Amino acid sequence: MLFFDDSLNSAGGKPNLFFRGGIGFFMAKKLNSKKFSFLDGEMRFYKRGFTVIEMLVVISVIAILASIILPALNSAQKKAKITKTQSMIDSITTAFKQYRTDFGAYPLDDTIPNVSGGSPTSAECIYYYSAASFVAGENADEITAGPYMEYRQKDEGTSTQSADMDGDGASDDSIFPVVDAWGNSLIYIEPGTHNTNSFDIYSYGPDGADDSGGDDDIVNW
Ligand SMILES: [Ca+2]
Ligand SMILES: [Ca+2]
Repeated sequence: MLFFDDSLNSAGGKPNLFFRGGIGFFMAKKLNSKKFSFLDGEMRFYKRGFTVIEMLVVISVIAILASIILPALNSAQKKAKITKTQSMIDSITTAFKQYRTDFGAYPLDDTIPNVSGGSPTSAECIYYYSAASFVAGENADEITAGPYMEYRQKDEGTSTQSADMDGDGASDDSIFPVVDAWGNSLIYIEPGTHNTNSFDIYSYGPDGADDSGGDDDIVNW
């Protein structure tokens, strides 16, 4: 850039830095003199990529951002799981109230008709009484009722027993324990110790530990 004066520039007498810099660099390459080796070296420096310092700065910035975002993300996921589980408990509560309207009593918490595989858990009773089809009454008074709920696969634990879920008279359908958003079985107690006129349903909550409905447990009372 030292080789040209402002008369080369067409923009109102002000130095055209791009033009002057480009020519300067070209001349520096051409002459390869000590005077321009700095400019030459600087251009190669940019071609080479990032320095260690620059990489460290970028990594530090990413680490700081991650330390801010990740806990917020975990907290949001936890809240979403709590909301999902609370919503499921509310839906089951509504379903069981409908069941009572149809059958005059709330579902049992430890008994399923013609179950095979062992004693049903309360989580399996939730599944059976909310997701099965029922036939009640006889002849002209016969009604079919249910299912009151539909479950997605991730709302179901591992099946170990079977009973008649589809109402075809054959005890050949899988019963699943209903699980919360963390994969733990819900607890159903009928009659409830909190809702003494109906039933209690609760989830172990985020800590996965049974706090009998206290601490972080998610409940219907
Ligand atoms: Ca069946
Ligand atoms: Ca808990």
